[in-house]
Amino acid sequence: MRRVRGLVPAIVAVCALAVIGCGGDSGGGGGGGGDQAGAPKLDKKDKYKVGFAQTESNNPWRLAQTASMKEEAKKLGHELVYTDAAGDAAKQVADVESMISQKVDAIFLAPREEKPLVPAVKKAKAAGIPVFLLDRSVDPKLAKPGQDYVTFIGSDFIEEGKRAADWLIEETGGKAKILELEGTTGSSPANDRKKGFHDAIKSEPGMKVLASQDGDFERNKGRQVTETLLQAHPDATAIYAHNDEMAIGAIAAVEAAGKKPGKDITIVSVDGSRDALQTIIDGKMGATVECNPRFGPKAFETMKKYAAGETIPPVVINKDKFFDESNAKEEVKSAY
Ligand code: GYE
Repeated sequence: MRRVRGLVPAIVAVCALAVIGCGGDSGGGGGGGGDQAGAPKLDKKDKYKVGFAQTESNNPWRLAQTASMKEEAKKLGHELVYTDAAGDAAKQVADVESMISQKVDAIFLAPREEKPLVPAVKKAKAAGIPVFLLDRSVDPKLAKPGQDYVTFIGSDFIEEGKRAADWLIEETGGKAKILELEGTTGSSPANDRKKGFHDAIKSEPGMKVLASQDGDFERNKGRQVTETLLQAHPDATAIYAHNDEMAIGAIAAVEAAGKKPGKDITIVSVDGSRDALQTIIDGKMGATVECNPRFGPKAFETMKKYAAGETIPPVVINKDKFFDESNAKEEVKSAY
């Protein structure tokens, strides 16, 4: 008995590490099932009716992602039910509900925020429809890969934050007074890009974050927030933006404040958009960590593997490049 008792936590721990492997087949294609059942299965077919619930379309990254999904669906002959939540988590929940009532075979979901989209994921599960999370995740405490949804496909945001920090430490010799422009509050990239960055500068006493504020991953908000932050902290020497759009907005605010971006203020960001690479070429932005938006091929390939009964890991991570003055000129040609 003692041995058995010791064994149970060990098995639970192994399951936590390899959620899919322990999920079991009990979920079945018909759905229903309690919390412990695996994610709904997907029948093997040539053509599917697939939902893609986009979060918003207000920046080049989102447009590139949508284009990639539509292109790949068309290429493979799948029917794509596309919705755009226009930056509203409640609308995105309704969008997923509508996909469920349209009886799509599977749903690709880019959850705007970590918590509000959890019920949508669970409703799809209850309806027997497998969900693949694209580019953003849901709260890991409330929903699990291999159980509530199949997997998360996207970048390692903690690593992105760390790479931005490492570059800034190197560039400034470990001395910077930083303004942080955060992505949408409650979204997984904002949470994790913050964590990765802060963890990396913890051991650097000269790296100080003066203020952090939400700029909603948006260019104009990035500009407004930077304007306010620069007034409160005129001694700032660096900006870390959670995405390129906010960094580009920040550049405008820095210039409006009579400072030189790239000289008075060192700027580092995430995404790798064409506009951002151009600002690197112009000497206004220092570097940006790539976050690849071209999800189409990997998303549909993962869905196909899942239908074929292959084991899908709980996270499918995109490999990202890094852009700075050494490669921006070359890379801008293929940027979105
Ligand atoms: O960095 C940003 C977009 O969720 C990874 O969202 C994505 C982020 C991306 O709006 O530009």
